[in-house]
Amino acid sequence: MSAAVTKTTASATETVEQFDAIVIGAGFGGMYMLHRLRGLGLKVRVYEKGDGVGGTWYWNRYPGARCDVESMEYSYSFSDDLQQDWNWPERYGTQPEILRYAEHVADRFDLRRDIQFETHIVSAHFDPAETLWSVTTDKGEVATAPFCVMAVGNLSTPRVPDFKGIEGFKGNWYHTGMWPHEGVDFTGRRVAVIGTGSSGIQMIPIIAGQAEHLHVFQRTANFCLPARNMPLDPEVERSHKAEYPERRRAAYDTPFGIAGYPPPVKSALEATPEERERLYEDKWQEGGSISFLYAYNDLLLNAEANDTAAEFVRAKIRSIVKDPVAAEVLSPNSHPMGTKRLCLDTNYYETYNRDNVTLVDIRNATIEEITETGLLADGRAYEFDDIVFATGFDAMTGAMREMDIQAGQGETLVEKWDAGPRTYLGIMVAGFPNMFMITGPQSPGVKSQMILSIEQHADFIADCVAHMREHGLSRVEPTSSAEVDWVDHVNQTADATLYPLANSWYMGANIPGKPRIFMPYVGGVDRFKRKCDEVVARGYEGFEMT
Ligand code: NA7
Repeated sequence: MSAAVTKTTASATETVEQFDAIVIGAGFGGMYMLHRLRGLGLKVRVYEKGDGVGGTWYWNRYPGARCDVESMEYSYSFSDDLQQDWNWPERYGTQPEILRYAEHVADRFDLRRDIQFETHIVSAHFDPAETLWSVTTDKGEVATAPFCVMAVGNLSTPRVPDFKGIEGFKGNWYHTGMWPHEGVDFTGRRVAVIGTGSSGIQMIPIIAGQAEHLHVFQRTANFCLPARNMPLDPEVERSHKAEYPERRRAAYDTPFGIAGYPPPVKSALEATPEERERLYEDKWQEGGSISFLYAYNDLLLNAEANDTAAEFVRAKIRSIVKDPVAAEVLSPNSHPMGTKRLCLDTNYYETYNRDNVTLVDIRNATIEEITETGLLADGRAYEFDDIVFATGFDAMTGAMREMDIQAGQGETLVEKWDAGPRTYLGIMVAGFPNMFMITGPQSPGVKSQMILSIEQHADFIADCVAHMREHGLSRVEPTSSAEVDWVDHVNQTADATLYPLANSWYMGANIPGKPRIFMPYVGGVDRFKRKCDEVVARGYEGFEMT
């Protein structure tokens, strides 16, 4: 039930809206959470910072923005009518297509009436006596609910590095994660792109095609594989749709949450160099990252095995990029392949053969300052009309750490996570009752087909809430020991792989001062889902319900 009550406090008279559940964020996680909780008969309010749904796909409108998971996978499975009706035009969805899909879902399931847009939540406080979360918006509105779900996204806090002088730059500057809705035309402009992660790699070939001149400032070379994007073959679409329910179920039995790739059984070191070359070449021609990482079973576990794949890609870079110095700079050698997010590209390396593109290696230098007319790097001045920061996000914990989250019984969330996130299943935090997270840190979220993980988490949360209502329970919280065990398991699982060897956003390494701790769970969607199912079958093992 919902109601609005007026409370008179010493300072003001405030209207407090009351709900059964509050969801923060209207991306794919928040939208499905709303749908599920509504289905239980709960009165739900979703708060969303943007003026539309879609989360990541609402904000990241930079040229070339595209999903690196294939369209037929990267979509909701909860409604068979929806997945049968929707048509994806290409192998990989573009940002506008995916946003159009999110908007379609919002309309089709009548979600917007429970979403308050253009509203940023600044604090969430739990009152243990009342078992109520109370959230405050940037407009000073207050709402309460027994349950609060953080559907705030993993890559939703864009980060412009703290460069000296940025406020004095006389040209235009942009961040990929806050792209102007009207688009940007770089025709005839002198442009700088700083950063060569997925966002930079997708946009650089397109900006190069427009700009008079493009300078790319690269701190770390990344591994890119060809996306081989193409129009979706109607026959592929038809056969995929015919098997959709089975394929979606099968996806939960795979490490990345994507079915259709037979698990590799052989070590790269058991194959001859010729065999490896043939297989890597096949995978290179096929395009996509899962298929490539599935070439052998130890590419993410054994450095020597990994280097066979890494060297294959470096040789490809040398064969594509004509200038040997640029090819060398573009060849990644600071981290094992796949330990930073693998990028899927379209004409990325080829772009460095253009006369109007200059690669600036800042591996051993820094950008000293942004000047009025450009920037200063390694003692050299560069001049631009536009600077694009493709410098990434305060990933995985940034959005929650920005909010003032307190549970009235000790530490704030920021204090609790001072040395890195601690969660149970990436879904709840001990000491923060009735607060759930969708694809939180220490879940497989970012290492999986995101929408599948979102659905699994939201289903877990909705089922938990339904269970509590059925049994007259009002409060749920993980035990400290369950949380400690999960954190240990997440760390041990990561330490058995090569992932912690890279300075990645998975490690918090892109944010100065952020604790270096590997944040995603890399045990796989299959193991994670089994663990969650066991937890439920054992009466919500590791959770205390009262
Ligand atoms: P990423 O992957 O975090 O990439 C950010 C890039 O910006 C990366 O190359 C960084 O170099 C570079 N960077 C960050 N700070 C600086 C400074 N201060 N100076 C120079 N270069 C810098 O973000 P994306 O937006 O590309 O992709 C995020 C995810 O979205 C991606 O993984 C996919 O999952 C989709 P670094 O590597 O830190 O040396």
